[in-house]
Amino acid sequence: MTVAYDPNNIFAKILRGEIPCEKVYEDDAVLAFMDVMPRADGHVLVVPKTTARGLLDIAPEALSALILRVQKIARAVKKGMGAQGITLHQFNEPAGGQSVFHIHFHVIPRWEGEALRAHGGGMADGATLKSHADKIRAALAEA
Ligand code: DGP
Repeated sequence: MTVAYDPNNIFAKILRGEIPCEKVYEDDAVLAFMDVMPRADGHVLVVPKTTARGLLDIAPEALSALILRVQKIARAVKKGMGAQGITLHQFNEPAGGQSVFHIHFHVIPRWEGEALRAHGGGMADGATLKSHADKIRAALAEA
């Protein structure tokens, strides 16, 4: 059964400016901002402006635009955070681990020997998120 897109999901509200976020990048296709429950320092979400629930219903052109932005953000996250690697997560439907039903990619910087924190775990404070966002924004400005 196909579940309809719900325009009242939290990322739709962030895209409409109804809820604040710590933005690192925006263009015509995506908004990228800090995850409030980071699995590692510098964890960014890349959210397309198209209305799709997940990988299974997004239009191919919107997906193409999205993945190009994911690459751009991943490069900036790695550089800005001084990371050794990047892990991408993209969850679909509750059984697939998804909790916000507007398609998004998680861009998570990684360091050797450092395990990820829990998915949907503790909230980070605003000052910490801003300090990480500043590093990523600086890397994007240099790109
Ligand atoms: P998932 O749908 O399972 O890919 O997880 C959604 C992620 O979104 C999760 O890592 C926590 C994060 N998140 C949830 N609500 C908010 C919010 O209001 N603002 C921000 N910046 N992140 C959120």
